[in-house]
Amino acid sequence: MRGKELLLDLLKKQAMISGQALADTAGISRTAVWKMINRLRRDGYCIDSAPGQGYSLKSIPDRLLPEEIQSGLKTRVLGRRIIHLPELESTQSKARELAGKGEPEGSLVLAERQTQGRGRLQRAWAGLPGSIFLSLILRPTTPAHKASHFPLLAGVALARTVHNCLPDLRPRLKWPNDLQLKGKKCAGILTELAAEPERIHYLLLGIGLNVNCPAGQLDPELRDIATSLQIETGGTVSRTILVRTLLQELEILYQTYQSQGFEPVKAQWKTWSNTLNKQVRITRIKQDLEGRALDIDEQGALIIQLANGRLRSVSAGDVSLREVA
Ligand code: BT5
Repeated sequence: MRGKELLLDLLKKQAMISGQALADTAGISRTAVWKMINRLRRDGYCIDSAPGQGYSLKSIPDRLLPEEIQSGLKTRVLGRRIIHLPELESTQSKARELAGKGEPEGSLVLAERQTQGRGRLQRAWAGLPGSIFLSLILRPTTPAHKASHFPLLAGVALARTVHNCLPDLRPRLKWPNDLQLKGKKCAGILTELAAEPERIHYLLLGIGLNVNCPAGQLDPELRDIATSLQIETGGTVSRTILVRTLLQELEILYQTYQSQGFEPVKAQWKTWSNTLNKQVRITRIKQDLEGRALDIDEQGALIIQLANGRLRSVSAGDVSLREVA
């Protein structure tokens, strides 16, 4: 542990701790302790000091600080490096720039605000206040045509994260890349990659999750289709815990995927899905399709049965999906 993390750790464990005890345990001078305390205060930590007694941590800032996410993070690779910025146009663009320069697998780009977030097919992702905007750099050893597995893998990890952190909510996955609560979208997933047919150079897993956005702050065009964790729970949710849990869930699934392939991921996806066994309309660039969603194939494509009984599998790339009554 580095000095700053060690100090924070000590402050969190004791209601009050003296400057001397901090210095002794961290193996640094009293002056260095004092400087670090001031740096933590500038980062937004509220630390009281009582003359002759020591320091007491009162509150941690509501920001996605790397040291907070990494404190107690049980992953080996994912989130071991975190690039956290106050504002970005898109975490995907920043992650692409870093990945192109050799940023290792597992590095995470996080922004407090995102001004030009992207969805699929040139659509926009609204940067709602109090949300999570992140892009994870992965370097899977699978061929490029298997990249279509990743939105589903990320969806399962997201659903598990929301369920673990907020057991009263019932998150559901709408194929291919939406997380919904009571039929409204609270998170979206965007995967982009740099690849040759046989090899993925890097895959960027972009996730936007609406967390502490009150109903009144939803963009008017999103009011009927979007929601946030706060709207559904009525309370504030720790974004730090959500990101930490998400990294853990993602790593477990990613390891399963690497050792056992897509089948176990697909099986889990089906348990969270609200798409299967429903009548759906698929809007495609060429021609719309309507039918009953039956299953997911080994590529992650949706298998639908058309009115004439024939089966079609539709890949995520060029569609959006609507449930029909
Ligand atoms: C997605 O696209 O759902 C993928 C969104 C990925 C966003 C993340 S944020 C971090 C990273 N950096 C980026 O630049 N992007 C990623 P798609 O399936 O195309 O859905 C887009 C549609 O969702 C829009 O056309 C709106 O209808 C709706 N939408 C936009 N913003 C939303 C929001 N904040 N919450 C819920 N729905 C939203």
